[in-house]
Amino acid sequence: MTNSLNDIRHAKSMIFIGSNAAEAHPVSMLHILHAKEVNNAPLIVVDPRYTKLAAKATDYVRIRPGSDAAFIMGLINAVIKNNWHDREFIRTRVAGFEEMAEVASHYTPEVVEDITGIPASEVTRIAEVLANNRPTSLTWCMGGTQHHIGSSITRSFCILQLVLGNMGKSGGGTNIFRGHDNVQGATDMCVLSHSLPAYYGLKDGSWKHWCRVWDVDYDWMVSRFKEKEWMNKKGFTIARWYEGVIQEDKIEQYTPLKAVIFWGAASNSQSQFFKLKKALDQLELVVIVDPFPTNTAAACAKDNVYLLPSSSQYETSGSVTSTSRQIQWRHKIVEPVHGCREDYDIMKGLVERLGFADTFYKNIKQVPEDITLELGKGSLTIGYNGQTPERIKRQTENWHTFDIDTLEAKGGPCDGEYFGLPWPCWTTDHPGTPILYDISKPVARGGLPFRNRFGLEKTYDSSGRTENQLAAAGVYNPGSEVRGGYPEFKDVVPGTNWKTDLSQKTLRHAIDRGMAPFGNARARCVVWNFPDQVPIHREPLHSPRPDLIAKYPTYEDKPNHYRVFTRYRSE
Ligand SMILES: Nc1nc2c(c(=O)[nH]1)N[C@H]1C(S)=C(S)[C@@H](COP(=O)(O)OP(=O)(O)OC[C@H]3O[C@@H](n4cnc5c(=O)[nH]c(N)nc54)[C@H](O)[C@@H]3O)O[C@H]1N2
Ligand SMILES: Nc1nc2c(c(=O)[nH]1)N[C@H]1C(S)=C(S)[C@@H](COP(=O)(O)OP(=O)(O)OC[C@H]3O[C@@H](n4cnc5c(=O)[nH]c(N)nc54)[C@H](O)[C@@H]3O)O[C@H]1N2
Ligand SMILES: [Mo]
Repeated sequence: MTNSLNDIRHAKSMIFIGSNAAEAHPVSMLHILHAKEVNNAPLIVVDPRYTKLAAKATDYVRIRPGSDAAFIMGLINAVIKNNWHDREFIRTRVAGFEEMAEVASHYTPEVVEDITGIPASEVTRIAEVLANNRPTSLTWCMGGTQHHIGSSITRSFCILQLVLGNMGKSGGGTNIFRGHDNVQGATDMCVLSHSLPAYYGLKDGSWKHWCRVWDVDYDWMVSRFKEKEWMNKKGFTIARWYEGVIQEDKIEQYTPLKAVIFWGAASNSQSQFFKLKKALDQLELVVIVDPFPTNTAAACAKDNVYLLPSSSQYETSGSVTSTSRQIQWRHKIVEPVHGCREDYDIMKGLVERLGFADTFYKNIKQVPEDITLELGKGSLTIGYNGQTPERIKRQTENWHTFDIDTLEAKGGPCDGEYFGLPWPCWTTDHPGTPILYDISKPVARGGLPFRNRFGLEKTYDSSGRTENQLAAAGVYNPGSEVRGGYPEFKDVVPGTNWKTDLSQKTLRHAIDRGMAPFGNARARCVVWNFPDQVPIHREPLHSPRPDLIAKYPTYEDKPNHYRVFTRYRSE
């Protein structure tokens, strides 16, 4: 989320796409209904089903599943055609607008009606509601993401907000309500097969960074892999890990998987259960760490299956991250019951038996405080370093000093801090960043421009046009030494940049000059390293509209996609 649940209170309109917040995120309703009732903010709900949230909507838009990219590109087109776009915001802070607008022009209201089932007049009317009620808070959830073109769909949401000039503003933003408790924290720690913690990726430089943080020898780390190349390769996804065992599809793996640990993962949430069951039957060892005997446990009718009863969240403590990038301390309420053990404890037993406890616990003496400190020390990319256990605990003890509208503490021991020290919280004296990309505040007070990540200049293939990727002159946070765009900070400490300088001198140097460590750039509408550089509609794989499959074909099949052959066109 660029903003926070609380900040939705300031929205002048809201659009929810593939989100049923009334059932899945009930706490957010407090703020959503506040905006609706107090600001008179229209509440637009886009969903194939008439949900509990739709029941509260001022405008319910029924959409055909899987056609959101067409609808949103249609909204973008309607906004531009009617001159409702924020020209100044686009001129100064957005890249690739012209190239994107060209693609969007295909999605006329009539084309959108054909693809989505939404009447053409509704497309223009919804665009007008958004144009007349700024800023709009835009929220998407699983209805927007769980599609084969999910990344195009979610990018179209972001582009809509850029075109309307709703980014970096209170009451605006792209607000993706996260899933289970601490899903944001789990994502930030990259419990994923394609990245080291804090989105560093799997390149050699990333491994070297984390080896420095963990204080382990890089060559030793390399020696843990069969060959070095496997360190840099993505693993399986949780959706298709079983292929690594049953090997029915062409997979990229030097040996079948022999053992699997399910740690707080319940396989009733997986599809293709018959394949999963087949894989479980073939595995030599299955370990399940869970407070309950799960579906997976029930499916394992075999030897060498270990159920390790873990404690629940009430029987352990530590830092957790909410959907609004806020970190809180959770205190243990009771000791684990019925012979359960804390996850930390189970991990310790495992690490000791594997024989590398000395290395693993080099920086960790006090659990869980030292774990929070160690992960913060390395997670510079997202500014997880200012949230020390001491600061987080102090905030949790002083809830009552924070303002519900701004999240800022007024007086008391946390005076001036934002609740949860929302990341990035660059240093131990930074208050946290309640709204991303907000240039109305100094960086030291939680302001930020857009990040510079994709070079300084770009020539577009389609138009041959060359464009500066940095923000225009005049776009800067109050107190910035440079009064316009600037690149990311590096070589303040020679050979390092803001993401890898563990001394944090680079971060402090940038902030002292009133500037963002990651630079001041434009948000891009064209992503040249993606298969679809500008979002377009592609018909869902299982479609009831064969005529549209021909018009909006899917991708070619993809060999070795997260180690497995992935069918698109052939499916
Ligand atoms: N009570 C409860 N709350 C939960 C959870 C839970 O299990 N139970 N799980 C948590 C987790 S992990 C998550 S991820 C969140 C999920 O929260 P949500 O994503 O809000 O919930 P879902 O019901 O998965 O999906 C939202 C809506 O997407 C719609 N939808 C389906 N296909 C499309 C489409 O193509 N386009 C559009 N626009 N909409 C579509 C569905 O009809 C549905 O109403 O909930 C969290 N909260
Ligand atoms: N058909 C269908 N499939 C889906 C979805 C859908 O909407 N429809 N939604 C998808 C989404 S968005 C998600 S997030 C996934 C969710 O998939 P999972 O995360 O696998 O779902 P949960 O059932 O919440 O499983 C979590 C497990 O963690 C255990 N647990 C709880 N607390 C602790 C703890 O402190 N320690 C340990 N070790 N274990 C604990 C619980 O007992 C439970 O068994 O499902 C996905 N699959
Ligand atoms: Mo989820």
